[in-house]
Amino acid sequence: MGLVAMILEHPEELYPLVKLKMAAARIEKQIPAEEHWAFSYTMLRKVSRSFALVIQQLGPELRNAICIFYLVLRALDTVEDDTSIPTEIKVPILESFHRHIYDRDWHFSCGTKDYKVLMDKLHLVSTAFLELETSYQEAIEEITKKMGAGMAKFILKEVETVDDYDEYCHYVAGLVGLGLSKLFYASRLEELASDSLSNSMGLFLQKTNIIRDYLEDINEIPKSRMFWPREIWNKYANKLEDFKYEENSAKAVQCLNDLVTNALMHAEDCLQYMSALKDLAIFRFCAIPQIMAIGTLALCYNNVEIFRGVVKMRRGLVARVIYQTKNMSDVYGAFYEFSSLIKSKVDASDPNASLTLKRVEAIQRTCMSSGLLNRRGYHLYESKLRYNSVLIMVVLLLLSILFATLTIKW
Ligand code: D61
Ligand code: MG
Repeated sequence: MGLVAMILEHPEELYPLVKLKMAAARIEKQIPAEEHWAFSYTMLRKVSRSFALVIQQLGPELRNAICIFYLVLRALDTVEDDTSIPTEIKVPILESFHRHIYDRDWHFSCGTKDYKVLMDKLHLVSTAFLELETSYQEAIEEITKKMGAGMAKFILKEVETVDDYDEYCHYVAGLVGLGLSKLFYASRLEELASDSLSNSMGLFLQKTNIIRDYLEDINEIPKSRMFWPREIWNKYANKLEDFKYEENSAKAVQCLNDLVTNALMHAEDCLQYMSALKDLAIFRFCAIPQIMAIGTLALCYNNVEIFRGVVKMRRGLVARVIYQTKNMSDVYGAFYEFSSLIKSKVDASDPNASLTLKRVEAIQRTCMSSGLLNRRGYHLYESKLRYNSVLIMVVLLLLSILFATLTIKW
C-alpha cells in the first residue's frame, strides 16, 4: 500500500510516523564514543527492530544493562537458531555460554548477516558487559545460564505437550521477564515483581511470535524448527505441514484459533504486572511490546493469511501505539479494543468459540473494572477509504510543499 494511500486511509497515523522517523534519526546521533558501546548500540538496532527503540528510551543506567542483556541473549539464540550447527557442538556451547560472556578471547562463528557480525565481534559486547555494575552482571549471567540449559534440553526434545510448550517459552522468553524484573529492582526504580507475573510477560510475547511466524519457521532452511505443540495441532492435522495447503485451511484456522485462545490466558497477568510499575520509561518499555502482541493476536485470530504469508501490524499503527502509550488507561484501552476485535471475529462453529469468548470477556472485564478504560480507536484493518476532506486537503498541501521544497534546486 503506497504512502499516500496509507495516509489517506489513516491520516491519524501520519504524525506518529513522522515522529517515529525523527526519533530514530535522533537516536542514531546518540551513539556513544567508546568502540564497544558504539558497536553494542549499533548492533542492537540491527538485530532487534522491535526492542531497540523502547530500550533506548530508558534511563542511561538501565539502558546500558538492558542493551547488553539483549545482545548476550540474542547471541545465545543465534547459536540455538542456527540449524547447520551439529548437536554435539551446539549443546555444550549453549550450556556454557554464561561463562563465555566473561571471556573476551572466546569466539564461535555462526548465524547469518547481522547475527554473524554480532557473534564475530562478541568480545566487544563482553567488554561492555564487564563494565556493568556487579548486580547487573550477576542477573544477566544467571538468566543466560538457565536459558542456555533450557535451550539445550529442547535441542534434543520436541515440543509435544502444552506443558512442553509453556516450558520452552519459559526458557526463551519467560526467563527474560524474570531477568528484567531483577534488573529493574537492582536499579532501585521498581519493586521486585513476582516470577509468575514476569514469566507471563515473556510467554505472551513469545507465543504471539510462534503463532505469527508459522510459515517463516516451517519454511526455514536447511531444517525447520517448529514450536507449535503436537498436543494441539494433532487435533486438526496428521502433519504440521498440512496447514500450508489450501484444502486444509478450515482445520488450519481452527488450530490457529486454538493457539490464540491459549496465548490469551497470559493477558491478565501481563495487565497486573504493568499496573504495578512506577517508572514511566520502564512502563513504556514493558507496555509497548505487550500492546503490539495483543494487536498481533487480534490480527492472527481467524486469519488464514497466517498460512499464506507474513502477517504484521501496519507501521502507522505501530507508530501510534509507541506514541500513545503513556499510562495504564492507554494499555486497558488497547487490550479492550483488540479483545473486542477478536470477539467480533469469533465464529460459533469454531470448536474453541466458547473458550475464546470466555477469555476475551475476562480481559474486557479486567479493563472495565480498572475504571481507567480510555478507548484508543485503533483500527487493525484497512477501513473503507474515509473521505475526511479537510484533512486530505491539508495532507495534499503538505505533500505538495514537501515535494516543492525537495525538487526546487536552490
Ligand atoms: C518486559 C519487556 C520486554 C520483555 C519482557 C518483559 C519479557 C520477555 C521478553 C521481553 C522477551 C520476549 C521475546 C519475544 C521475542 N522472541 C525472541 O526473541 C525469540 O528468541 C528468544 C531468545 C532470546 C531472547 C532475546 C531477548 C528478546 C527481548 C529482550 C531481551 C532478550 C532482553 C531485554 C529486553 C528484551 C525468537 O527469536 C526470534 C529471532 O531470532 O529474531 C526465537 O528464536 O524463538
Ligand atoms: Mg531461538
